[in-house]
Amino acid sequence: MNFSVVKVFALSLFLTTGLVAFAQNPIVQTQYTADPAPMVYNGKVYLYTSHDEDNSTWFVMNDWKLYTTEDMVNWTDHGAVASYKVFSWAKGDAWAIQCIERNGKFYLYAPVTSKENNQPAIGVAVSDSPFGPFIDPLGKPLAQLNFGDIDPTVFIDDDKQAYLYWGNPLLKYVTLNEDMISFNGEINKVPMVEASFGKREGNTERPTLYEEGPWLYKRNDLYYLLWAGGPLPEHIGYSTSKSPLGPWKYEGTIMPAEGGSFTNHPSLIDYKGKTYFFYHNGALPKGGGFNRSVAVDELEFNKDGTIKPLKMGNGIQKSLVSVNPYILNQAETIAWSKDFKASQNQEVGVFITAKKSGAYSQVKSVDFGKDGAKKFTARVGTTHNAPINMEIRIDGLDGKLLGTVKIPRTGGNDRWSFVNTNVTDLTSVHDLYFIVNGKVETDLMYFDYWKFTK
Ligand code: FUB
Repeated sequence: MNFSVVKVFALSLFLTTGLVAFAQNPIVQTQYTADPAPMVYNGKVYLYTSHDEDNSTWFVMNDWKLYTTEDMVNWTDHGAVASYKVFSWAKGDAWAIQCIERNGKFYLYAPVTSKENNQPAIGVAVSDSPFGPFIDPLGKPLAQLNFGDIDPTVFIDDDKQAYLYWGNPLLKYVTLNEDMISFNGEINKVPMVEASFGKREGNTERPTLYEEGPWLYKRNDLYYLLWAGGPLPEHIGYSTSKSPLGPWKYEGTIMPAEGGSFTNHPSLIDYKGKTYFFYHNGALPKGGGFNRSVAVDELEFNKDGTIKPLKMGNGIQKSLVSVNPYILNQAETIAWSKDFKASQNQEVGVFITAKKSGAYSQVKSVDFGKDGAKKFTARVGTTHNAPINMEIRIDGLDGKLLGTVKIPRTGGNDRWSFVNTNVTDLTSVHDLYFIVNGKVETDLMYFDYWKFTK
């Protein structure tokens, strides 16, 4: 069956209005995100995602977003770090990417649709920073233009040899050269055999369970290939090998099909002594197969190296490090939020907008220390004359009220003002809540950053 026919068929089964969101999952509530590609660099997790445009009824994806964390609970939105327009030869479709660091440069492998033949192709864009800007050093695709050339995953082995795998329904790979923008030899096809990827009944085009979304990972000299498996809706399966080039041994299912999206897309990292499994689902309000959201849960291994299967879970509850409230904190650093949307502009970069009265955001594990905070300051704005207030509370939406700030009318999100309020008796570690209220239908206020002073 043709790729697009499959997905349209699946849509009729899996277009949902979204599941009830789990406690800390999905990670991002201010945009629809998909195809998580985490990178651990310099003690931080950099999470690149694709970005489903709001109200999409197909894969409407124009740019790639970046979120970072050091505590696995509060994620900072850095906005769009690149778009398909980075590639002059691309006409659109910013699908699943992966970024990797080598010798201080960042290589972003991206599938986009080529202007030349209207088919997907893989490009590589390079930057001196994980935040971009990324540029296309080749001016043409890295890999052949062909049906199904999507979902690149890149991996650098301990001996510094880099590999790039990709593809749907075929799984292809190359060994990358040290420059990371060219490859050595031919494009290889992984044999699609039952022993490697399990057996799919009654589908000659796709005889195994492998569908798309490969992710390469290594642990204790064993290579793991995670992938999204069919038939649709997708589950996550995996295979292992003693070599990054295979042969691969089918090991079973990591995560069953669930979560209101007919696709799923796996990734796996080790960070601060634990292993984290990223995936996506349709769990946000108005979510579904084309309005997806990335999520993360901890993953564990059995003693023999096999993976303990898991279900879509509540996410990471306990912060690994606390937030310092005495430095400038971006409003778009969020553990959980409701009815806030993220945007970005020239004036302030990324900021969030309260879409409805009652919108709130939560920042977890904020450490006010022993001396205590005396004053709260925030940079905000609104277009409304009607009174709009933001409450600052701790430890719950109904928790202790630290203060309320009135949002001044600035006239737009290109114009900002400071508000502040004095606080008392605020010491030690608390979850912080910002709650916006006002008798206005939409876009109540803009919120750029906040800080406390001692
Ligand atoms: O996001 C578009 C496509 O959906 C990806 O390329 C696949 O892996 C699936 O997640």
